[in-house]
Parts: sequence; C-alpha cells; structure tokens
Amino acid sequence: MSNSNVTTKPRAKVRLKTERPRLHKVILVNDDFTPREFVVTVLKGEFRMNEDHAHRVMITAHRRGTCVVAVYTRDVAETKATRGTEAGRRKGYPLLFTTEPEE
Ligand code: TYC
Repeated sequence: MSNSNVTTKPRAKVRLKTERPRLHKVILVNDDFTPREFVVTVLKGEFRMNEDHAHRVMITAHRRGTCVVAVYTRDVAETKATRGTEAGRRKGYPLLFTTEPEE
C-alpha cells in the first residue's frame, strides 16, 4: 500500500524565536541582629557593589524591610542568595537573601 496520499495536518504553530529566560530578583531581608557594616561587606563581596551602592541597598532594607539587590537568571540568583545567606550564618547572623521570579 502506498502512503503517497496520506496527509498529515500541519502543526498549528512553530516557534521560531527562543524566549529569553525569566529573570529572578535577589531580595535582601532586614533583621534586628546583623550589623549594618557586615551587610555592606556581603553586598560588596557577593554582588560586586561599591561601598555607596551597597550602603544604599542595606539602608533601604533596614528602613522598608526588604530591598531588591539585583536580577539574574534563576540559577545565578539562587546561588548568590544562598552564598549571601551562608556568609551571615558563618558569623552566627540571621542575614537572609531570598529570590523571586520577575513578572
Ligand atoms: N537592621 C540591622 C541593624 O540595625 C541592619 C540590617 C540591614 C540587617 C539590612 C539586615 O538586610 C539587612 N543592625
């Protein structure tokens, strides 16, 4: 039997363009115990901020409860948040960085 007359329905749509991966925010969470200067040191070391930028991010979290530190692809955001949180933990501080997908 010949298949030459068999027709297949074409797929409705083919995506030609690869979507950019969703970016994730790293969020700094305030607490009552971590010293300000230590938060600034972690921000400079882990997020490559200068003193002025790091101080502004720290003071924003201190006053408002949280501050978005930066946005990265999911893996990078999670790694940096974990490393920042662990830096505090090593010193016995409850410093916390979380991540959240951008809309
Ligand atoms: N609130 C802390 C203090 O007064 C400083 C601090 C700021 C801690 C930001 C965490 O995410 C933070 N020592």
